[in-house]
Amino acid sequence: MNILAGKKGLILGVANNKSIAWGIAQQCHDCGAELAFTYLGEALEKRVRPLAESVGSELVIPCNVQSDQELDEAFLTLEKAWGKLDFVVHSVAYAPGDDLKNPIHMTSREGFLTAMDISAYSFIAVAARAKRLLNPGGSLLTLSYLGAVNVVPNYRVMGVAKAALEASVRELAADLGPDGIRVNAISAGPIKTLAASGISSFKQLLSAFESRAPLRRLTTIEDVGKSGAYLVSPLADGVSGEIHYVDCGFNITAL
Ligand code: NAD
Ligand code: 0WE
Repeated sequence: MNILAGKKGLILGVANNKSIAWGIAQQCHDCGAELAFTYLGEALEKRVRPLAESVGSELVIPCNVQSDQELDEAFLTLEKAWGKLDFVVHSVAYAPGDDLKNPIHMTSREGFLTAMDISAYSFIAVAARAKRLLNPGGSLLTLSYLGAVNVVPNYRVMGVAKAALEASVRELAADLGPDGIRVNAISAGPIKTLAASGISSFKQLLSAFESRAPLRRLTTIEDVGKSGAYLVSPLADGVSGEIHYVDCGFNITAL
């Protein structure tokens, strides 16, 4: 399937080979896309560069999404190398540990702002810089979670940030649609990645998920990758502003 042949895409949010961003990158590569990657901090460069090279990519750029300057520089580097691009995958989220541990009414102002900055505002900041470089028919994709719309135990301030992210998808879709740019999100089922490690209740969440999901299995980064490749491809030319669940059907269930 060469649905992304000749397309160029930027992937933000690979930390290691378990990352959802890596699942999407692999499927996009298999569909013929040429890719560039950003990473957070030197420690992660060591992990991201070999992964990038394994899919034939030498464009590996540092980018902390909390910095306007680093965002500007990353897109400038990309413009110099490629000129135009066809899609951007935003797979970035963070809330300070303490604010995830505390009940939501104890969330600090700083923790709230950090969660919102990295997990929601950064998608808008990326869109602002990508707009100029995206070819007509280009698209943006971000990653959300069911905690945006339902209360998931312990998801807390991240639920608030994901709600803002999903609203941002709709606002950006309406805003950029007239320029021929599509904006979508995948709401993925729980997956054991770096961002999920250290969450005490995660094992229980996974086993509850597995027994209740209509497909009776966990979601994989391959599942998310395949749907991601479709959403950034011309097969989804008429799809924008969508929150697409890739969760083995979990979100349709109730007790
Ligand atoms: P991950 O840890 O592999 O990826 C998170 C990425 O965010 C990392 O690469 C990290 O470097 C990056 N990041 C954090 N702060 C950053 C900053 N300031 N600047 C730049 N990058 C920064 O974990 P993941 O599970 O693959 O998470 C990717 C996305 O998927 C997140 O948006 C997450 O909310 C979402 N998601 C995850 C799950 C899950 O269960 N794992 C489910 C649904 C949605
Ligand atoms: O979006 C996420 C995880 C986001 C995340 C995770 C951490 C852990 C370490 C953001 N910030 C931090 N900060 C840290 O210090 N997911 C969708 C995965 C996830 O996280 C949960 C989940 C699920 C699912 C937390 C509680 C309950 C369920």
